Amino acid sequence: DSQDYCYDKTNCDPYAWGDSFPLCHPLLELHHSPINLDHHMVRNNSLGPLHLEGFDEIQTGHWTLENDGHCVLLQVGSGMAVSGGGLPGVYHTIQLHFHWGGPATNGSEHTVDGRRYPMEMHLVNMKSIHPNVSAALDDPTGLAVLGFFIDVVYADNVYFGHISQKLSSVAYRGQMTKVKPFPLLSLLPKHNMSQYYRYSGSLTTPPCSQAVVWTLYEVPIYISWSQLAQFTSQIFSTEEDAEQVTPLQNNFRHLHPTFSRTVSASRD
Ligand code: 1SD
Ligand code: ZN
Repeated sequence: DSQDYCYDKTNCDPYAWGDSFPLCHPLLELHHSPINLDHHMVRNNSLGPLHLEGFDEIQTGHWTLENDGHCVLLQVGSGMAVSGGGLPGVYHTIQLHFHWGGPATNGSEHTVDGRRYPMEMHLVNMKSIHPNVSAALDDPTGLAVLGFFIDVVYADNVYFGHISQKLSSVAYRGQMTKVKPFPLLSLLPKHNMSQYYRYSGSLTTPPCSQAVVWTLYEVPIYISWSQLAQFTSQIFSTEEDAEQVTPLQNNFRHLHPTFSRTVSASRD
């Protein structure tokens, strides 16, 4: 249908999103995401580490892993929030999700000095004064998305396994499965969480609303080749794609110019 979108199909890719979603049109909207980040940029000493509340606890209830046809999302309940680090308010954590490439091609959305990482994880947080995400999308700082690059090594990442082991249960759009809560901190880089990039941008998916304070951490999360392969081979957009063994790959949006925006780096 016309309100759907895709990534790398013939005649259907992010360059065409603007036909159905006006805000995605590059000429109507000058604050798009993702962008390339430059690691030589000037550091801003007022940007200290973010405060991650509830990330070291095991939340009650259960979380839900879901395939929405465009990516895999983990909905994480209501016990966590992020603040500080120059964010204009307290933001409640809603979900995290992933962008990836193919078996031999990288698929992060942001790049650093022109380098694309294998994957990117987005932790989506909504400013607590808003009743729902659609209200937050009308506020230029309504969402705070924390982005983490994912790089590949030989060893499995045990915590990441909580998600990657469940991917076969959410093979195509609309499928969901329960995940037992675990401390989200265990997924994040173990050190240098004070080093990040900051800029104002948009959702990287339709409707491409310019409502996001982006924080991109410099230190990546490490997973194994086989964990990466689970994303590039086990997730399908539709049930039909699953039958034809055409996995969902390259679910990242193309890069955009920064134009007049300031991109900052936190203090070291
Ligand atoms: O792709 C996500 C989309 O699924 C949704 O979570 C939205 C915010 O609610 O954010 C985009 S993204 O900009 O974080 N990629
Ligand atoms: Zn995303």
